[in-house]
Amino acid sequence: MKGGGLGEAGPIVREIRIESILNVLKSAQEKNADFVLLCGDIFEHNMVSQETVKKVVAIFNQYPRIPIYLLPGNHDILGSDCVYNRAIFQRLKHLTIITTDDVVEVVGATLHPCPVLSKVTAQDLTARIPNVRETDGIHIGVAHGSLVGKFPSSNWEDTALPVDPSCIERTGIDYLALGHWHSHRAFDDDRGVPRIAYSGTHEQTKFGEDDAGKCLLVEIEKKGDPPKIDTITTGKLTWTSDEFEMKDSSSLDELKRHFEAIRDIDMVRLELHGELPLELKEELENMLEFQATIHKNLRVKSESLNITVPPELETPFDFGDPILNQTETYLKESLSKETDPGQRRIIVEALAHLQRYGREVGS
Ligand SMILES: [Mn+2]
Repeated sequence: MKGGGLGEAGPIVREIRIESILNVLKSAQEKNADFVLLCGDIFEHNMVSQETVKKVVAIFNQYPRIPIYLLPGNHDILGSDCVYNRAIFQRLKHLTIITTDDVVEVVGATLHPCPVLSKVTAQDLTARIPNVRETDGIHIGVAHGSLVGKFPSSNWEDTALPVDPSCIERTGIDYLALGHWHSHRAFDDDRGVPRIAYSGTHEQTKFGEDDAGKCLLVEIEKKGDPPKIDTITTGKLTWTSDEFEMKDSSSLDELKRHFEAIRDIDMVRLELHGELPLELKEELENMLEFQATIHKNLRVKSESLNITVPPELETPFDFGDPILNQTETYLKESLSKETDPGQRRIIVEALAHLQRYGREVGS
């Protein structure tokens, strides 16, 4: 994973995301799964380093008795530079990279793969799955794309890789395993039987994702039976993303209580709003500095937090040094004229430093 946008958390998530693959295979072994199905975007891009590839292969190698079937997605897309073309993958006896829509016979079932061959396919990816109603055995569709009309949020539409949910009714397959969405989602067929599911990512990849960090244990007794879908937690990292409104000095106590409540969360994003008097800014910063040592990652957005200069600070303070006194007067004058919030923050910052260190010089 590139982890773009994660900032300092990038390396943490990258490493743990590889480690937790182990949890998927471990669960498969514990639950006696016949095989493991990976539905694409196992790597975020095809140019991943060989070091990363070796780490993943090393994990696959820890469970050599579990057959793994891997359908590449739109990030690790099939083609001449596909990561799975590398020799190391060809040597993994228990790994099958699915490159065509030819059926794959697995223990107890037949797979109908729907490979992604273009990142902008407008045609239903499952279109080539045949009608299997009269064909014996359990049939499983494997695809990577967006289930049309079932988008996780109304303002998000990804029609680049459409998957038609009616493919269950059209083909009579028992189950359609999907990749692409990061959250776990399951969908019913026309008769209210859950036959389509996204496992979601095995490890959450960014702030704000819901129901991620899972794999699915899917059990199908025999053709036509309703699949039993159990979610298994495989992700190691816990995440929270919160907004916090600052009002006055009591807000700092509230914030402290908030931090106590989320003490065990690894990845914390906090957006600060409202107003905070200048004289409490240092206390806030100390609190945040300390909290950063508790969590694996603490990301604070404070662009919307307005630091106010209370009246008692408007009166000139005698630092016992004419240059410091002049600097303070100059900064306060600048602040009274400045309207740009970004510039105001810089001046307030300078004032805070001056008050803090200037007093130390004077005393
Ligand atoms: Mn994808």
